[in-house]
Amino acid sequence: MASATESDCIFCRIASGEMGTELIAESDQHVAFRDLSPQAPVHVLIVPRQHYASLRDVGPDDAGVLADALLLASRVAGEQGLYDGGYRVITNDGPDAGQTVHHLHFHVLGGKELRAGLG
Ligand code: DGP
Repeated sequence: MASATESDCIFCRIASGEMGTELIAESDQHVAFRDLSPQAPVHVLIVPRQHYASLRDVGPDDAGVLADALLLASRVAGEQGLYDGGYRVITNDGPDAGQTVHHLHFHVLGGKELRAGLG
């Protein structure tokens, strides 16, 4: 479900500035901040200001939010010096994917050779 914010959602609270988390980049629709448990030397989360539980909740009317997310992911990757070595952008949707925070987010990973493969 899409909604403006949810008071018990940690990423809504970070996006609103309530948690004091350092933002490393912003766009109209997203904030970017470092993952608490980094899986790579650079591990940044791209998080929409609006609450969507996961990718499946973004409908055609909101497709622009996905373009904005990927554009910010690319900008952050460049600003973090990842263009030479490359980087990965992923989102986890649902339990089999290992989603733990139920607010849509994209991981930007890089700074080392990432494991090959997708599963
Ligand atoms: P996922 O498995 O795709 O739902 O990843 C959620 C990520 O969010 C996980 O890598 C850890 C990160 N995370 C969870 N809570 C916080 C937090 O309060 N602050 C930050 N910076 N990252 C968090």
